[in-house]
Amino acid sequence: DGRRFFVGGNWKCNLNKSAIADLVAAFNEAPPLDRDGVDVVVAPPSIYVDSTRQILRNDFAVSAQNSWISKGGAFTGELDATMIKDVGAEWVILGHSERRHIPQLKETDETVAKKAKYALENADLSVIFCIGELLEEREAGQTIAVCERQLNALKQAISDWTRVVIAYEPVWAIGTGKVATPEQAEDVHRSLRLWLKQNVSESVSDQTRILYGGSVSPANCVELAKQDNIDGFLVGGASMKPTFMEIVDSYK
Ligand code: G2H
Repeated sequence: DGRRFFVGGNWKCNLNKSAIADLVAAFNEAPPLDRDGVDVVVAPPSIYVDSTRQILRNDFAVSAQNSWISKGGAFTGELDATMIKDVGAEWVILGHSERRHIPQLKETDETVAKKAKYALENADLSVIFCIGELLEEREAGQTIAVCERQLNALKQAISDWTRVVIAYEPVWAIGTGKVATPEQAEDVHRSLRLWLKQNVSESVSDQTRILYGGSVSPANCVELAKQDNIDGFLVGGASMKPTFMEIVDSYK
């Protein structure tokens, strides 16, 4: 059914039980979603995934923000993706730039791709696969090469793309208030779609949603949403306010 608009809310390492209860109450009051028009997914910190799923309206899906590369076992502190599915969440965000770049985390392309493979093939989760360049990479003209390298790792690991959503998040635009212009974002999204066509398949290129992320807000979402190759958003800061619903409606 084409590329239904998709809006993800990434709460990162924020909120607590009572703040989540307040936010969910505000979301629950909003009118029903047009399920043919938009998918909405929120990603609480992992310890709140289960409780958020229990109180949140059923036309919103829930996501985790990370999962382990494989089946559980002696991996202290990690989450087997099947555990995420077990509590009723349907998605996991993988390869967020914070996990790729924060010095204490430093996930590699291969690690992120392995996590995606396990979540898709063993846990039956859908994956929000994040990619994007650093400021110095953009300035060196490497934006597309970096994104393609990150996507290529995924291509090596999986064959079924139907439950993958790509989130293009230029690292220089994340949490900085420095949003990419609609033209800057559209340029990259168009190149990524072409890459999918040439390296995966025409149908994957036509059907895979490519989200933009990086300082998306109610003020800038409408112009971004108009771009042909922008199929939705991954939203951080602005997803933790009731006005997130304005971003959800930006496709209309
Ligand atoms: C990018 C985004 C959500 P923010 O990381 O993934 O966060 O909207 O706060 O820039």
